[in-house]
Amino acid sequence: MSQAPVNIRELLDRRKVGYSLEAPFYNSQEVFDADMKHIFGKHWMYVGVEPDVPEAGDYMTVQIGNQPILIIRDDDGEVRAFHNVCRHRGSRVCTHDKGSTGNLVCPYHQWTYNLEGKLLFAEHMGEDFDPSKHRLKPVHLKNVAGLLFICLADNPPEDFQELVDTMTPYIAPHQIANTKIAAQIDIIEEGNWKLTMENNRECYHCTGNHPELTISLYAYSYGFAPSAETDEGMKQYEEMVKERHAKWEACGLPSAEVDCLDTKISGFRTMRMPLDKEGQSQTLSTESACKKLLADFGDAAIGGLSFWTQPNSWHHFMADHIVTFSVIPLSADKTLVRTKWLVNKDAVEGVDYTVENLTAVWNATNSQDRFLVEESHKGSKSPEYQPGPYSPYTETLVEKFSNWYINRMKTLIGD
Ligand code: 3BY
Ligand code: FES
Ligand code: FE
Repeated sequence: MSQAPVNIRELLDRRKVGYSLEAPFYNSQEVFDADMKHIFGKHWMYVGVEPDVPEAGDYMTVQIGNQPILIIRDDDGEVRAFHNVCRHRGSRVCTHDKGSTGNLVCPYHQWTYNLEGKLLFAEHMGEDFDPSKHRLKPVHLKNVAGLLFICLADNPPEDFQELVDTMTPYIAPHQIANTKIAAQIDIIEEGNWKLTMENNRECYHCTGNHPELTISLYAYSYGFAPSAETDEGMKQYEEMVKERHAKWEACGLPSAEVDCLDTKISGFRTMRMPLDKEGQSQTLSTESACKKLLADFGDAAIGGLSFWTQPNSWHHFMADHIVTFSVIPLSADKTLVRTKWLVNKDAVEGVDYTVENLTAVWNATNSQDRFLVEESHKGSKSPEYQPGPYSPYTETLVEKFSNWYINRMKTLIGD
């Protein structure tokens, strides 16, 4: 933690465009508290997938700063979110990461809520007690073709609907509701969440650090080819993308790039990109990791649809599996990165796929990224750290993240 008091307004105002952020953005408690209040408290966040709660009564819990949240599928099959805080004396109602229940029974005095949050039972409360005034408090939730986003604000950003409308046709063909979670791995990075996000938004570091990931990624698609703009190979790559997009779009798979990472409150980017070699999946062989595809795509070589959101997620959808990442800040210098691998729910482990092969690339990549984030975090604490320039070729999306963050904070924090 930095010792001197931090003037966030001043820091925001003097941020130099095209440069990494000043140290207090990564290290100070004040900025962390402001991030939780304004970024994680007022924007849509990605927290899980429909297969986290496949059946009525299935629930998962997630902690956002000091707010325990409960996500549950009700009897009509709708996924809902609530504050996981009992309306009696505030105990958490669901105490496990995941579970399944008929009603929600608080462990303290057994106040009992139904799956819509209605209080059904509260013993010894007297005649004047009105159960209808003691429902679980709802949290805004949007199900984007199977990806679950929540927003803790009373009035969530309305432009999220544009993300929903744009992304639904891209994601829907991968049929998330028809998948199961084949693996989930949580890692805790000893670093600020913004370093995790910045790291995700560039592949400048990929050649030097990700031998497994770069087997399937085209250097050009992630801008880690040398001088991408002038390179002859870039032109050839762009021609190939044009052809593949035409082919995939003709099969009902939207593929074109959409980028509003720093032009919308609910900033996002998407594009379907060819993969190298067999072109089927982000695996060590680039062939499908799961024999049963997510849907009837005809051909498994449909590349990878990538989807990135501000402030806290990225996702890759292939023909055979989906890998999806949610970033949750734990403290100024600790961040949870939750990765889930989804396959067709009828796929059989050991027959159609192995978890080892399915997770090999991103397991390795995540631990390499954890090292990179932790090293940047350590360096950012030095009094000699100063913001350094982003590459105009390979770090444009990092700038979009930082730009989005700075502008959102400038708008939201009081003077
Ligand atoms: O997952 C992503 O978003 C990509 C792949 C590696 C780094 N990043 C740009
Ligand atoms: Fe939940 Fe008392 S705190 S029943
Ligand atoms: Fe990386």
